Amino acid sequence: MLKFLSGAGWRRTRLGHLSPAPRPFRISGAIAVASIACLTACSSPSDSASPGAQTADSRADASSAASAANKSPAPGSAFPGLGQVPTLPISITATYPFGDPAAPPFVQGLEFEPDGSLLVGTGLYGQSTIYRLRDWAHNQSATPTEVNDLSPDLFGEGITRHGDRLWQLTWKEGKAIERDASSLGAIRDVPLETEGWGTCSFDDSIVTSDGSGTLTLRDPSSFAPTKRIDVSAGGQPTTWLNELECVDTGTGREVWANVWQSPYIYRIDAASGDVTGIVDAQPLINDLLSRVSEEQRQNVDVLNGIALIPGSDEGARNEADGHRQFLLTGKKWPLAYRVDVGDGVGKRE
Ligand SMILES: [Ca+2]
Repeated sequence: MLKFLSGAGWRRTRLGHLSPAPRPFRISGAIAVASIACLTACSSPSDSASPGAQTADSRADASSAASAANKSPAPGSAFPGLGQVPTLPISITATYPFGDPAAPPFVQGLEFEPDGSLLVGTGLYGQSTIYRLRDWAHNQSATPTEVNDLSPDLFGEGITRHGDRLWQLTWKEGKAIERDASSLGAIRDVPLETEGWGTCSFDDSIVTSDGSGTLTLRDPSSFAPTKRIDVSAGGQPTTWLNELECVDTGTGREVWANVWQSPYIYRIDAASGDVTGIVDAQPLINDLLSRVSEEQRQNVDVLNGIALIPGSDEGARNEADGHRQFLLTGKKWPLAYRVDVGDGVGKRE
């Protein structure tokens, strides 16, 4: 593995598209393991038809992600769009403790409600849950309410509120759970024909990801698929789209997608499926690793969790700069970050 990491070509390819800050694989710990796994296991675009199957056993934690490192490397093809799609400038505007520092949440879904309450969905078998952090936007010491644990045989994934309902995906269990948005209590299970990864809502539709580079639009009442959107970046198919955030700018619709096993978030034009900008959240990972204890460092997993700060899309409607403010975190991260993301001008490099 060390020999591989010393390969100048691969490192140059990666760093050539990234900030000059230290890469996570220089640091011991789970993030390093996960990143290494990605460097050696990320599928080529041609593999994107069945990434869920490729990664099914490597999502649960970073240690199993390490097992994916045995797969053949596909240098240069793991993250399409790097080098062709504009980088969106990102700055950290606030840092918050997030969850129990001794056992941070394995975040799979993150979404604000209009009043500033934060909805959190977590994963892992026997540990998956959903809860609300009431008025978290103004009170970061809020404790979980409306806690609803999943059955131990379910691995919770993305969550999204739509009106008076909330949808929570399960990973491989073939079902989505419809919940009452007030109590977060389960109402019914609905069949899900794909793996469940991330989800977000527009006024008239729900978007889900399944680990591939294809997003699915769904009827918000029945959860039935109505349209599929193939996402491409720089003309190449994408894959491993994970936690999502829908942003309706008033003039267009964007889906922001964490890219699993990477520090990247894609901004996707929901109409065309084109990736129009890439966020490199590596500065957050560097900051996180500089702040956490060695024990915490061993547990932290990949970036996963994006929630638009309530009201911040209003700026996008009215201002030419198109800035967004998001809350970002990751799996078992003891911190969450408020970030400002610019609209992006120019190309990478
Ligand atoms: Ca989200």
